[in-house]
Amino acid sequence: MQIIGCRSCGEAGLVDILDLGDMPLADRLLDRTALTEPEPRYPLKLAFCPHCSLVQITYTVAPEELFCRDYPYYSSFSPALLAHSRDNALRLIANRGLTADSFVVEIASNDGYLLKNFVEHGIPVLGVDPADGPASVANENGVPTLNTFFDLPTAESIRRERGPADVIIGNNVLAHVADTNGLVQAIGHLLADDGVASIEVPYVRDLVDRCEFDTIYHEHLCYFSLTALTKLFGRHGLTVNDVEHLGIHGGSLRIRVGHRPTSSPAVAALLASERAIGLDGPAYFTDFASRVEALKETLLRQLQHLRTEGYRIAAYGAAAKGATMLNYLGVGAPLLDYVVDRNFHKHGKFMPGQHLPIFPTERLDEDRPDFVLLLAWNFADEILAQQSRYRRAGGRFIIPSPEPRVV
Ligand code: DWN
Repeated sequence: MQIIGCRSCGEAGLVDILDLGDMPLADRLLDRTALTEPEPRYPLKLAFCPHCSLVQITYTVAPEELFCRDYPYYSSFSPALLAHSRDNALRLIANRGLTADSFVVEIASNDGYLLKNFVEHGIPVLGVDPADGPASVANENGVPTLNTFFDLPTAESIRRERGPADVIIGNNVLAHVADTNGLVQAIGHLLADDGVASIEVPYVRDLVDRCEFDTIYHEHLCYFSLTALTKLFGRHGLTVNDVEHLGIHGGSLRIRVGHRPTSSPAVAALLASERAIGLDGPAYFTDFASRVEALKETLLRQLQHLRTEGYRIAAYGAAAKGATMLNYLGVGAPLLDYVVDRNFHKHGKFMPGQHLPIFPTERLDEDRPDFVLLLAWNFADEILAQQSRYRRAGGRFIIPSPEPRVV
């Protein structure tokens, strides 16, 4: 449903930034039988809160519709993400001196991709994830996981049964939860007094500076600056103790949050930098919509030109961002032939909206399309290396943003 006020501070007066129109659910891949059925579409509009600086979408799709049945996203299909997650886990184990007497909880723990690193070190863990498939994979792989949403009642129940958590990890979940304040309150309730919560979120500065409009979809309710994060956590007695700007997923912030009211120089520096560039005001976002429109026109023209020249074009990455890209550009068949992806849960299904079929990545070597539009551009290095044989045979990738380029 349409929100009335800001998801963080509740104030009215949100300033519209970008309207992507009515879009299908980005992760709701279709079975062949569903292709002839009506596909729900919902408004996808980005707005800025002038009171607390939070960037957010203005329509909320029910979480049960987004994350439970057939949710196709499994974190373990990206070696780069696995390496990134392992590094984070090992740093937390070392820095926090975690032992068999510690307790680590991950919110949106998916298929156990990250918690497994703590399990390997004999550290007690508990995952919490509402998506049936990934949660069952985690439990099968020895990562104890509650198949439910993380909210205050769940946090109270975990604390009653297991005690407070020394570490809470929440990567790419804070942006996904409709009750933003309830989630932060739940984190604060479960976190030990001397504990740390390690939270990764998409960084709104990278979204705007690099024109990453395809990372906007209904799962991503919020797009954070450190300014907005400090206000959100401060409202619940939590302090951003440290911050890192990471490259993962097109640009993210990793914050370490706790009950201790101390912050590193990195926090003060990034807050000052955001003030200096005006990320805490609506003016920063004024030209974003026109830049997105320009990118769309440039990319569309390039794809249409290649097709007119007789080239065959496929796409790589049945990603949620890929659905936004294809549906905002309005490109499917006959401009593009199909999408390939390593995640076998997606094979045999069809992309939302444009209904392009999804095949295993081996299809590129078998079929040899002339060009491949890289929808999972956030893993470009890994995917280009993996597709060296296709490229050696003359295949070329089109990387869509920040400026479309052929490699
Ligand atoms: O917040 C979210 C972000 C972090 O991840 C989730 N809501 C959903 C998901 O968004 P996404 O689907 O856009 O994420 P990815 O991880 O960028 O999608 C990559 C896609 O590409 C996946 O379907 C896996 C696939 N892939 C592949 O086929 N070969 C990925 C790699 C690295 C590969 O080598």
